[in-house]
Amino acid sequence: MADLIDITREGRVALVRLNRPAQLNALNLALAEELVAATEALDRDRTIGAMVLTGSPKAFAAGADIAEMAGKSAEEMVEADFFAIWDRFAACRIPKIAAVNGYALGGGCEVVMMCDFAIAGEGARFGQPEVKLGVIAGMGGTQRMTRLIGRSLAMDLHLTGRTMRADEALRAGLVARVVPDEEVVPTAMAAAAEIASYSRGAVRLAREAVAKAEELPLAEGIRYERAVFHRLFGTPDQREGMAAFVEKRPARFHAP
Ligand code: CO8
Repeated sequence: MADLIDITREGRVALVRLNRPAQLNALNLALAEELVAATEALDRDRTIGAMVLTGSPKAFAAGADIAEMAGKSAEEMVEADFFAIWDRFAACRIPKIAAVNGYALGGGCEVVMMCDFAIAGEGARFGQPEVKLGVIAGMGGTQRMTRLIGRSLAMDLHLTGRTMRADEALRAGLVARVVPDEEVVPTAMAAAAEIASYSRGAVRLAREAVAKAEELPLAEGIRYERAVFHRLFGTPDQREGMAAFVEKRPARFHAP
């Protein structure tokens, strides 16, 4: 069977492409297992500093694989803890940029929200249409979307199942940037290369600190940030980054 994902490397960046185009990259268990194993390997690889996750021109991913789930019982879903594997993808500390063309629906939209940020093409479409199938989002969509774009719009999307265009997704804060469709992957790769050129430690701690804002009360989050900020002083990368600024030269961060 053909690989369900395809990985290429450009310098310190990995481009991971979902590769079930005929099924609009529907996320079946085999694909999830491949993607999670690959992402965990990239996470451990010190020669890689960031990854871009993308799909095909027509679909980033049109959701969890409906055919695979259709006949299952509640007992089977509970026993398999269906979709729990995706927690491992979200937990990987490597910076993850979603590069979205076409449909990002259901589980596809949820995977976008598991990434650190998203760059979408003008023709991208987002939505949580599970209600139309008689179920609800099952990969974190009700929780992550509500935190990202607020209760009102999240309710609208989850209860009506409608799709949202890229410009609306940008206004709502679901995606960070919208660019012409053909520029999605190059723009995401350039952003990932920039991230990968910085101090690995600073990047990882920055994304961890931003993510804490979803969990911690403000005062505690600010104390967390300050403690991390203090801890970075005296590291070789802090010394180099600040010395380079003072000496008006590009920084050369600690080799991986
Ligand atoms: N699962 C399986 N196959 C899919 C999926 C999917 N999510 N989406 C598309 N496909 C397949 C189609 O069946 C079709 O296959 P075939 O050629 O063999 O018939 C092929 O991809 C192409 O699709 P279409 O012919 O439908 O393409 P269109 O351009 O006409 O339509 C759409 C594109 C609008 C994206 C349409 O495919 C669609 O509506 N797809 C389903 C979208 C959806 O409902 N996604 C949510 C899925 S459920 C989910 O993600 C989370 C479930 C949470 C459950 C919680 C349990 C614990």
